[in-house]
Parts: sequence; C-alpha cells; structure tokens
Amino acid sequence: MKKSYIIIVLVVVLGIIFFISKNNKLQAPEGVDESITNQMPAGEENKDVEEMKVVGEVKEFTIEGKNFAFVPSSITVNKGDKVKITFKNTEGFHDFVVDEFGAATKQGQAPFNEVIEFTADKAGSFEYYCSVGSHRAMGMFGTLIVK
Ligand SMILES: [Cu+2]
Repeated sequence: MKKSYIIIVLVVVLGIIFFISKNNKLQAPEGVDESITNQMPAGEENKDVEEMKVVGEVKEFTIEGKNFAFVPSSITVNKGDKVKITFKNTEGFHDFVVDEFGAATKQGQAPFNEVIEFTADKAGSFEYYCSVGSHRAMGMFGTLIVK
C-alpha cells in the first residue's frame, strides 16, 4: 500500500514539474511567438494596443459623393494610419476608388453608404476618384495626403 502511495505522489510531482517547466519555456524571451501573445493577460495586450496607436491611428472620414464632386475634396492622414472611409453617395451613380491602396466601393445609385478600410502604408499625395464614366474628368476626384 505504501509503495503505491509513493508512486502516485511521484507521478503527481513529476507532472507538476513538467507543467511548470513547459510554462517557463513559453515565457522565455527567445520563444516569442503567437502562442505567448495569446497567453498574455488581457491587461498586457491592452498596453500593446495603446503603444501601437502611436505608430498607426485609426482615422475616420465621411466623404460625400454627388454630381460631380466629393466633399471634402481633400483628407490628410499619417503614414501607417488605418484609414476608415464612409462613402456616402447622396446623388447620382458613383463609386469611390483609391488605386494606390487597392480601395474601392461598389458602383451604385444614391442613396447608399459603404465603408472601406485600408492602411496608408506609403507617404505621398494620392487621388481618390469616381470611376464611373467620365465623372473623374468632370471633377469627381479629391486628394488623399499621407504624411
Ligand atoms: Cu461618379
């Protein structure tokens, strides 16, 4: 009887040691990967999100489309920002396109709203425009400035 108790205790102790050493390995700095990130307490993850905001914020805009203009005709963000645009078509048949960031809404008849998101990962001056017919030539464009 005593022998079997000792074996059980040994197995439990070994199990605990194994569990602890496994956890220690995951927390080692050289093993930084997703499995560690996932195990981070919620508080630490929030800290990371706040730090990331310094690099790239979410910038939200509502841009109205009508015959034949966008309002506003210029928006400015910082490089690295996540840009969230609500395209609000209030008149006519239009879309909203920014080629350089692969961003585009559907083409559609007013009224409709569509939200598009992209990351402004390159600096410069880019044109957003309506790709329907000759609307762009008729003045349906604006400027996205990425600083
Ligand atoms: Cu248009």
